Amino acid sequence: MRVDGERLREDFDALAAIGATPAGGVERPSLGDAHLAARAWFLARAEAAGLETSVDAAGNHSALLRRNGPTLLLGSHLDSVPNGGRFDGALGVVAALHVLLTVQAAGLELPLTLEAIDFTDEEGTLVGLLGSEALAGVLAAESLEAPRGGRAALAAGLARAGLREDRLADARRDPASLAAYLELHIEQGPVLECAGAQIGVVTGIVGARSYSLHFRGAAAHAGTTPMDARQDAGLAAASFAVAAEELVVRNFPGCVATVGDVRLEPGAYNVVPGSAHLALEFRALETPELDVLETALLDRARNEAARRGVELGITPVGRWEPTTLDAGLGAVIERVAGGLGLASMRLPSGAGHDAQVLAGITRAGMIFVPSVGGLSHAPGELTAWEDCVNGANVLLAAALAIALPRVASAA
Ligand code: HGY
Ligand code: MN
Ligand code: MN
Repeated sequence: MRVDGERLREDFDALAAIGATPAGGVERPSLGDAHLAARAWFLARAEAAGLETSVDAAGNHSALLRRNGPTLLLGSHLDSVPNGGRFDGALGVVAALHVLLTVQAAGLELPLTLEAIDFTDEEGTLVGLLGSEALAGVLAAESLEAPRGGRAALAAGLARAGLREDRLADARRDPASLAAYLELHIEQGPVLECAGAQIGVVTGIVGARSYSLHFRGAAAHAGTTPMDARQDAGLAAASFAVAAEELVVRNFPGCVATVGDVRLEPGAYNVVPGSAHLALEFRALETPELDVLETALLDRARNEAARRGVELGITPVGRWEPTTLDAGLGAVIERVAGGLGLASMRLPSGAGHDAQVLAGITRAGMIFVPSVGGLSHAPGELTAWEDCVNGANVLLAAALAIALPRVASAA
């Protein structure tokens, strides 16, 4: 049994047209108009095929092939980063839908429900892993009090989507109702391409922590204020960003730290910036290393602020734990990839995924396909279509392998 590669491509291209950017990517920030349009497309496509659909209290959108037995969740996300690529998340959702369509077309009666799910706000333009954390029953109140995208954006997004913040937790699933979670995703890095592997069997997912740093100095006249008499918040932020890179490269091989945004106020040519808001994110595969990295980075931020005579406010705005994925599912993915004649390799994920949340309540596995040049989170993100179809077929075969032991035991 194989997915229909042509129909998969038609659907993928239809989805990529929603929120498309001139450079060939997509702009579908979570719960924005383009994202809501993509979700509407997903439901309409599923319903046109006779599949059941549902939307839960956290806005997670699902297509279902309902049978007696636990639910095998197959998912990813339709939201994107700003000016993102058209494969990140979307490939996994469309492939999951086509697993259901292929099983439905074959008239295969499986002893479990297949559910293709699009999780809300995976990318964290609002909160981060919002939908999967609500479904897993681990969405913490503090995640909503100081979200990465700010309270106003979160409230506006929830309102646009018709969601209630005080009901998000109602999306919680009983872990006993789940058979497993599988996610197909582009690798978003260069490893598979460099190794010549067609399929990645994901062994683990990095942990990530995000902080909003607010450097508070003193606005002053850019012309009359001597260089040694300034409390320049902009320079404090800039010198911290450079220091953070040096610190990670020198002392934390394999880890990453990113300053993804710096906003200076008042933002004028002739005013020494009195205020600088800086978005800091850092990642590591192990919690102890994340802890040491966090201390080193925040201490360095404090030093840079003190050196320049400015104050520093530090606000945690996101925290996702490093996760090991289910080895048994990894073995299934490896086996079915081999059965399809595909070369696979095991690797960790430097990107975060909903799977790292689902792993807390059920067996979770991830399938990677190669990213051309390792590029992602940019309009030039690309995966060869043959690799996309390979990934969808591995997702289908792995789903059947998870279901079939049940068929054998139910016989
Ligand atoms: O940020 C990430 O790693 C993922 O793409 N959300
Ligand atoms: Mn993604
Ligand atoms: Mn992403």
